[in-house]
Amino acid sequence: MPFPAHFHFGASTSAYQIEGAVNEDGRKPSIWDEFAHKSGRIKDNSTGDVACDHYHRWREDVDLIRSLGHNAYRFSIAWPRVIPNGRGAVNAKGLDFYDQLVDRLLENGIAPYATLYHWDLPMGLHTQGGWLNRETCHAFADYAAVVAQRLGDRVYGYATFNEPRCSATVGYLEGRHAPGEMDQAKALQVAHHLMLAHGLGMQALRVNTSKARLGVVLDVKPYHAADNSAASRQAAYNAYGVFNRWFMDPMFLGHYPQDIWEGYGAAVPTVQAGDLATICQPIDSLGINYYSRGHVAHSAAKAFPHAAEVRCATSSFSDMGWEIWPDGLREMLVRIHQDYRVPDIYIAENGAAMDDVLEDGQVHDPVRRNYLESHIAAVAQARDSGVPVSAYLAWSLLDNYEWGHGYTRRFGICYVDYPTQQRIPKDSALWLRDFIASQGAQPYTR
Ligand code: GBH
Repeated sequence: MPFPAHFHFGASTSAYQIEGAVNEDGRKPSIWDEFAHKSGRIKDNSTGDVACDHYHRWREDVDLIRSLGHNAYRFSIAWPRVIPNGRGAVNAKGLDFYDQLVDRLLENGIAPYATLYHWDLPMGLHTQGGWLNRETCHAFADYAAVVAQRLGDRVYGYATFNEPRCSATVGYLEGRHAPGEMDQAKALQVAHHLMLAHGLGMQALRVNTSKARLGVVLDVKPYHAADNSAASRQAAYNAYGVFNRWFMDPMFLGHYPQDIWEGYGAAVPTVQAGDLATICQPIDSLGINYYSRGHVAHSAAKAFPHAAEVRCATSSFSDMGWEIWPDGLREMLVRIHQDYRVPDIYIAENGAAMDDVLEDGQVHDPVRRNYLESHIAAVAQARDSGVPVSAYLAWSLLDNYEWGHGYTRRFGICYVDYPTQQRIPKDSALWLRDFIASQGAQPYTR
């Protein structure tokens, strides 16, 4: 058995993707409510207004988690529920929701992993410049303190941000996520502010907790050259730097990667004295989200890092078109451990979207089952080579609102029949349940 009994197995979700109830109990809009309703850029023109109705069904959802044998669950806290305008008045009902959720998880032997920001910036802050405005970093730290004062050490692990890279790059460069801008310089300034907010948030969490494990969740990706030319190898190296080192070097080494900084030319962010020291706070645990690898060739037509994706003919792909490449998870775990020596790493998200169909009350999803099995095996290999990995959390517990893809992509290990809101564990969830049991996993106790 490659995993010890205290290893955490479970699944992840995020607030806007599952909660619904967007106008209830004092919640105000976030940039995602605005984007989903007004941008015209969501595939099925859907919104998170109802999503999985988790805000009303959370008790049943905790029962579901328990029934699957999980001893951990990662969710995110909606800033627009807790501090509806982003700063100022705290909404007691917003805090109550997460307070009750955390208690019920603990009663059921499930370790709560809470992410403070999974892309839902309150509109009240966005209208004042949002992540382009440095003041937002301080508002985030105040929000982090409010949450930690209420939930404290009942939360097993706090993460400040989910994937700051995605918020900056997909939201401000590619324009596919809220707020839908397309500007490299803005994207890099936003990335800097997200990292600064992470540092300030870490300080706020540190003074308001004592046992909880603090950190951040980053999306990570290895890059391989699609051909052996020097130009393509250089493009893969730079693409790795843009995706991974741009965030991990400041956070864990205290400086931006100089080579990538030069590559960006005039688009680099304004950095004030002391920012990097603030960004580089000691963390207890790093969450990584792993889905795929990059397989790229040099392309002069593309902006820095001059890398164009090349589809590998012999590989298989999920419904998102993402290459299934389990060894990249082992590779990233080993490399992060070597490069940064963070004390602990956990898999905060890993999974695949598939074209699932409900047949006679069952969902047969062999590709997802194999995906989970092969990636868990990659985690076991990394542990064998000495990487301290403490948890594996699949994305996602439920089919849910897949951002720009709306409800057209299903990532859940449990199928959601949206008209009835019924949850049906897919074959992959049942396989994971049996695998967890086979490892002798123990319920979480504080
Ligand atoms: C996560 O983002 C989010 O945290 C979560 O909310 C979301 O639902 C989930 O993923 C599924 O999308 O170019 O083929 O190598 C993941 C963002 C996904 C960005 C993988 C990079 C690389 C795909 N990452 N993607 S590929």
